[in-house]
Amino acid sequence: MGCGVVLQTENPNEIGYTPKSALEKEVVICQRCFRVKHYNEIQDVSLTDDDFLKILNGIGQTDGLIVKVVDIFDFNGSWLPGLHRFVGHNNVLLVGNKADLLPKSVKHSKVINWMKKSAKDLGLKPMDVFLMSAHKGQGIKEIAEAIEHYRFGKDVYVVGCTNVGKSTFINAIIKEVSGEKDVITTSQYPGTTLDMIDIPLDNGASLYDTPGIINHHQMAHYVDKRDLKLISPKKEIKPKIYQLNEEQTLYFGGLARLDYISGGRRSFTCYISNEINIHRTKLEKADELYRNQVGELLQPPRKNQLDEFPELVAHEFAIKHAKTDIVFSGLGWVTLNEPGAKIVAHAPKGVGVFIRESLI
Ligand SMILES: Nc1nc2c(ncn2[C@@H]2O[C@H](COP(=O)(O)OP(=O)(O)OP(=O)(O)O)[C@@H](O)[C@H]2O)c(=O)[nH]1
Ligand SMILES: [Mg+2]
Repeated sequence: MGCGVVLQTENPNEIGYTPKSALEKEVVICQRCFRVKHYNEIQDVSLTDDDFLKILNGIGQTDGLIVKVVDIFDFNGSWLPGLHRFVGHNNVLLVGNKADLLPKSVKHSKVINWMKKSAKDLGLKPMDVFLMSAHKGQGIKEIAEAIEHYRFGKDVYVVGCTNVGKSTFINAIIKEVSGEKDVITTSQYPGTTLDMIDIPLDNGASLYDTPGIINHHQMAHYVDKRDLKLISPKKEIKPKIYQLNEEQTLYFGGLARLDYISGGRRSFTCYISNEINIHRTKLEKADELYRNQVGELLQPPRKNQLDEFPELVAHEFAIKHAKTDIVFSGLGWVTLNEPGAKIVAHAPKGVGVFIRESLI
């Protein structure tokens, strides 16, 4: 099953290629899936955003249940704008994945309530909302039961942005039902699944894995492939708290920067991958530090990548509400508990930066 494309043995440069000799094996996957699986290396493909959108557009005309998966660590960045175009009149279940990244002290019921409210604000009315860790197999059973309950015998489509964990989720369901492991290819690289993957359900209907939609606002598209593992946390995030005075700056590697302009001494709680170094400096020295140290002290980005790395763009915010998150799409967020601060958040041109009511 791998990535969903039809296998072929003719053209090594096209998707689905597998050498003839591999056809004799018990489980046949394409060369690209083989390399991801065994060497954790991704081969680029020629498919574009439009190709993926075309695959998904068919769903709007069908009659089934939509399971929309979002990455709870990058809720807004992985939201999948324009979902209504694929959904049509179908019912939706909303599932937040990667719950294992949240600090253990966080109550799941609170996060689910936050998700319900955010979904409503974004114009979606799901039948129900869940939190899971597909990776750890947590929450899978409950969601599988809800799917069974809400699908009324129809097909099920698992949709979402690239990298939210759709395929990992379906693998977890397959493992729960049949004991088989890692049937579908998953990887840390966005764009792993290339076509619909049909998992037969018992009554002739199917559960479909779908290719993720690419959201260009996500940080993942701007860092070197080798640094993806740094920005996407693997373990529970340990929040880092900084007491800042006015006119101090935090750098998150060289990927983002937060200037604290005014609002008195206060604390900033950073929910960022543990692998990213946070560097504190004075605001007046911040520009010069970046010029001299980006790619060195401040990395990622890598030094040899600086030519193509977008410049940092400033976004100004006046924090009016208690418990506000400043979010860098795909990198994490910084929480402010008290209102009344002026902030400038810098991120690579193209990466989304916004504020929201605190998740935690
Ligand atoms: N921490 C954590 N990581 C997860 C979880 N589920 C998936 N991942 C990781 O997220 C990355 C993407 O997983 P995939 O299952 O390939 O994501 P996808 O949505 O199918 O991606 P595309 O096929 O590209 O659309 C992989 O590195 C997974 O290991 C989870 O529950 N927790
Ligand atoms: Mg996938």
